[in-house]
Amino acid sequence: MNTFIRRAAVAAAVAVLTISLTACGGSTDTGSGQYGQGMMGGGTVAGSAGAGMMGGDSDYHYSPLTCSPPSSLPGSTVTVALGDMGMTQMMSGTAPLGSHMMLRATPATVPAGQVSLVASNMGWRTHELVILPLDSGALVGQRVPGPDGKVDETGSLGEASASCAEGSGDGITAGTVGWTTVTLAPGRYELVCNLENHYADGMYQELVVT
Ligand SMILES: [Cu+2]
Repeated sequence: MNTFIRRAAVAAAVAVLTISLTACGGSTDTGSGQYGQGMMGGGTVAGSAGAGMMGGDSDYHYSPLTCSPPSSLPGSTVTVALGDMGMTQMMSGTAPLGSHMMLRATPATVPAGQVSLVASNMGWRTHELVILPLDSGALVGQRVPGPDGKVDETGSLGEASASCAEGSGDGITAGTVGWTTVTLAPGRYELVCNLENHYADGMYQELVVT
C-alpha cells in the first residue's frame, strides 16, 4: 500500500471518529451503531471509515461501545479514543511492532485542577491510558521502551485501565470504557497506552494543562 492511501485512510478514520464522538458527546447512551455502521455482519474489519478504500489492514476497526462512563465526572473532561487496526478479533496477545494503533485525546488542552479522562476502546485489542509527566522541552513519542516493550512509568499521575470501571485494572477491553479523575498542575503531560509495544506503535499524545 502506498503512503498516500494509508494516510488518507487514517485521516478518514480519524475524521469519522471525531464526528462520531461529537455526535455522542455528553450522552450516556452511545448506542451500538455509531461505530459499527457497515461492519456488523461477518466480522469484516472494513467499517464506515474504510468504505470504498483499500479494505483489509488499512482500516481502523471500531468496536461498538458496550458501556458508558458516569454522566457526570469531576472537573474538565478529556475524551480519549483508543484504537487499532486489525483483521479479526483473533488478533489478541502481544502486538507486533509496526502495528497501527492510535490514541486521540480531545481537547488537548485543559485548565489546571481536576481532570477526568474517559478512555473509550474502539479497537480489537485491549488498551489502557496512563498519564505521564512530560519534561520541559521533551517531545511526545520520544520515550524509549525497555526490553518488555513498555516505557518507564515513573512519575505517573494515574491511569484508566479497567473495563467499564474507574481507575486501574487489567486493561480496557475492546468495546469498553475506562475512566479516572486526577488533579493536574499546569504543565505538559503525555498520555500513553503502555501495553507491550503499544507506545512504539503510536499510542501517545500530549496533554497541555494551563
Ligand atoms: Cu494500546
